[in-house]
Order: sequence, then structure tokens, then C-alpha cells
Amino acid sequence: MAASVAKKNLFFQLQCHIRYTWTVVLLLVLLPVLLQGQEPEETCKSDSDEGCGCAATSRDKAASYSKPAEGEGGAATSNSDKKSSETEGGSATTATRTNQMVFVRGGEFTMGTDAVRFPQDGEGPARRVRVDSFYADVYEVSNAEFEIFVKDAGFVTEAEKFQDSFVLENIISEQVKREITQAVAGAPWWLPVPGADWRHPEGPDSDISSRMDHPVVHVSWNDAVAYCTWAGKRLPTEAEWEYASRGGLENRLYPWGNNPMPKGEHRMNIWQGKFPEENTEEDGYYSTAPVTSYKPNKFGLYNTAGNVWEWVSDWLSVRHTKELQVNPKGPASSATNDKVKKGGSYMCHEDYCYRYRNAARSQNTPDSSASNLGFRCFADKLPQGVGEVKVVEL
Ligand SMILES: [Ca+2]
Ligand SMILES: [Ca+2]
Repeated sequence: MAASVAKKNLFFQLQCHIRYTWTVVLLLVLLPVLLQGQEPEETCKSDSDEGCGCAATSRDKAASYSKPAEGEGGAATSNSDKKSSETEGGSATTATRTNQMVFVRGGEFTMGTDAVRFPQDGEGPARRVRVDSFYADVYEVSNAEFEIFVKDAGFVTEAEKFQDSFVLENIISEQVKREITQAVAGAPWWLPVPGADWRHPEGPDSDISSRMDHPVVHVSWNDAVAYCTWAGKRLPTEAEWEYASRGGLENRLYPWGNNPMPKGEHRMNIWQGKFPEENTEEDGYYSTAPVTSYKPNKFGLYNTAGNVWEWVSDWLSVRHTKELQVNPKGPASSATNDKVKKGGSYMCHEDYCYRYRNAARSQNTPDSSASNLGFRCFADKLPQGVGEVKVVEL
């Protein structure tokens, strides 16, 4: 793995060098234009710049770990303290089931955007896409639902096999943090925490007993596929996910429109304050929120934007045709071994990681997991025993 990472780094440096050479040539040619205040469109940026470290939680990026700087990051507070006002107690046997699905009639829509915020993500161009009808999970998969699967199938997640997962530094206890000797280069707020998994979201001294209705986290793409298969469902394609998240609205930033807070009302769990040192929790939550929080979109889906990122089935490509696509499933493979994730998370802030827009996307390798990454399932037919939610348009 070290050799392949070294090759990747060398390739990246070569790319930068070639672009640098071309930039010098272009600067000479375009000097009169540049003097009028225009800037070159793209530069070689690290993952931690505009990319904001969203992909820093991939396992194969592990070689970029470095020792965390002394005193880096904000004051660590245990997540259980932060959650004192949230839903209390319960296990899968007592928690309300949140595995309902809603029928989404297929159609044609505009996927992506021409108002691209992060060109390197492949948000654009806007293109017409047609999808067939499907059923969509109303909610992100909760801890309670995932526990039923684990108990029934005897399933062990990849974070449990690897015996670590990525956690936002701020929500780790001081005791756990003291034992960690590595951080992610360029994204020091991510720490690889030994013993962090879906039952222990902030490491061995944390649990989910007060968060059974929160989205399951620390689940890899492979884990998500296993769950959906067990449930008689499947992961959505990126096109289906975005169609569902847009809720029948064309060219809107968010699942309900363009205003992030219609009538001053919070509609999603993101980050308020200065990331990463300050989180004012104006939307009610420091990290994850119950999957039933806020209002659903017009198709009846909750929390597609924010709360946790959601895996989709597609391999990553950042180039898209403008031709009409019918039921696109993404490329057959990814040069970087990345799967797409959608919707942003409780860690997203407009200034830092403005990826809670319908068109936004990011990626991780399929064996990666983190404290802000979950999923929901879709299906072609309503599985047996799953309740259907009827959405009545007002
Ligand atoms: Ca929040
Ligand atoms: Ca979400």
C-alpha cells in the first residue's frame, strides 16, 4: 500500500509540476488579461483546501497521517455530555421502527449544477437525467435498525475488523485522545480512534444507548451494501438519491428550495459557528440528530441534506456527459477506488465544506468509515414487512 501511495504522490507532484509549467507559459501569454484582474481557474490544491478534508477519512489515505500538533483543536467534550437533552434510552426492541419507505414516481430532472462550488468534486455540469420509479427509505438507517440486522445476521462491520475508525476530534474524550498518536495531514480534526465503531461512535468509552434513533455511523460502503441486501433493499444510485433529495423541485440548492432557513426555521443538521473550534448548535445538535428530526421534503424524505453523509452505489467519476442519461449507474470503476457519498453532514459549514446542497458530492474508499458517514436504502419493490409512507401533497 505504501508503494501505491508513493506512486500516487509522485503522480500528483508530476501533475502539479506539469500544471506549474503550463501556468508559467499561460501567464506569459495571458499577462495582459491577468493584469486586468482575472485569475487562473484551477490550481493544485490539497485535500484540505477547498476539499476540506471530506475525503480524508479514506483508509488508503492512512499513509498521510502525521503526529497531531500539541494542543491542536478545540476542547474535547464527551459526546454523552452533549447529548444530555436528547432522546433517552432504549434498545432496538423498544425503539420505534424507522425502516419505512416511500414510493417515488420516476421522472426526468436536472442533476448536478452549472453553479459549481467545488469543480474538483464533479458537481457540474447540470444535465438531464431520467430515472424509473423506486421506493426510498424515509430516514437514514438508525442505530436501532442496524442493531436488528447485526443481531439477525451476526454481522461484523469493517471498522470492527480494522479495529479503528475516524472520529471528529472535538467529540472524543480526553482519555481516548491521549492514547492517539496520529492525525490526518491537512485535516487534523479527524483522528483514527482505536475501538471506534457503530456501537462506540467516539471510541471505547462511548455507547449508543441514548442514541438508538440516531443514524448509524462508522459503516463502510461494504457494510451498507450488506445491510441493504439483508433488508431486501439496495443502495440508491447517485441519480436516484439526488432525484429523491430534490423532491420534485428543479434547480434548487436544498431539498426544500434555495433558502437555507425558510422563515428562520432550521431544516437540517449542519454546523453553526467557526469550524472546527466552535459549534453553537443553533440547529439543536452538536453531532448527529435523530433520523426523524426536522421537516421532510415533498417526497417525504428526512435529512437527505446534513446529519450524516449517505453512501450511494456509484463509483466516483468527476466528468459527466451533458447528454440525457436514463437510469445512470456511474462508471464501471474508479481510478481512485472511491465510492460517491451525498448530502453532507453535521460537520458541514458554508465556509468550510458547503456540501449539504443537492448537487454536492464527495467520496471515500468502500472500506472507509467515519463518525459522520451513514446511509439509507432504496428498493425496486416494497420489501415484505416494511411499512409504506403515503405522502399527501398539500
Ligand atoms: Ca448541528
Ligand atoms: Ca443525510
